[in-house]
Amino acid sequence: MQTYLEACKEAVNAFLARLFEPTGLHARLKEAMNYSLMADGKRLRPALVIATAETFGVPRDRVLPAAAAVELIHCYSLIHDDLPCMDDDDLRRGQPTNHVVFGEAMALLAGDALLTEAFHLLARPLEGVPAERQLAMIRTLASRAGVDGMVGGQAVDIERTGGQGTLQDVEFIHLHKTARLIQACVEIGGYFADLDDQVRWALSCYGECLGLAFQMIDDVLDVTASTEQLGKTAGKDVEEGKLTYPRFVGVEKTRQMARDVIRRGEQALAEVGVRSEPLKALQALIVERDR
Ligand code: GRG
Repeated sequence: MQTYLEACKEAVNAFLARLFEPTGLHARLKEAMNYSLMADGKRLRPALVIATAETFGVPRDRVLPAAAAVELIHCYSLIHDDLPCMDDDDLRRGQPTNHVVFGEAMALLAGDALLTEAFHLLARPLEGVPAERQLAMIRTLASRAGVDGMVGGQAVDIERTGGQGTLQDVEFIHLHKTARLIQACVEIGGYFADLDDQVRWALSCYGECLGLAFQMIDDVLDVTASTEQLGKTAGKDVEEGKLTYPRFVGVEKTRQMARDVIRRGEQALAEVGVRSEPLKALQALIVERDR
């Protein structure tokens, strides 16, 4: 099970390592970008893009630019999320955060550059993908990462942190801050293939369910795992009064909810006859992960 993710991770890491050669007057900026990008991330998002495309017979090497683009967006969000004006974290991916090493201004720019370069990368010609489907990938990434997706979720998270909030707020935050980008991975992977609307809808629904389950398990790990295990400060969400599922329903119920939502996603795929061993392998890792 682990081997599929490991194989994707190796291919993605090799691709990412070639993207930003730290030369020229802006070598320090590229160093800051590479520092976070090449740190030990799980690479679950790019693996999901690859797994979805491979489900429909698309070879991995053709998918790598799109898979890497999503990882660039994810990495920018982590750098910005750790800044003193946001979560003010000093540990990420098992190492000091970007602003601790490069200073706040450079960390902000490294995030900005990763965000911009993600779209630069996704707009390059993609072998075997007609322009219309490539445009759909770009639109999907923009909307899932933007105001109506990840950034919008982060804004509500910040507004509600430390306050009362409701279970409805938790659902909104999780769906937007985390699930939308994971949903985009499955949707983008699907755009590598010529699929009908029903299959696209099922993929989208499956991706959303995976994303929700991912954040539910993240909430659980914040309570149950150690800082060493996570490579980031454990218990911080609770300490800061973040709105999380365990705060409202407890750890066990949150785990159960994650399993239920995954089952809902599986059902959506089954209804349109999509069976995928790679997606099944990644989905199991999302629910069973310990970091
Ligand atoms: C636009 C100013 C600005 C900031 C964006 C949206 C955002 C800030 C931050 C959201 C980042 C965040 C912490 C989302 C929660 C999702 C999550 C659990 C991220 C960690 O993902 P993993 O566990 O990390 O996949 P690795 O390091 O393994 O890639």
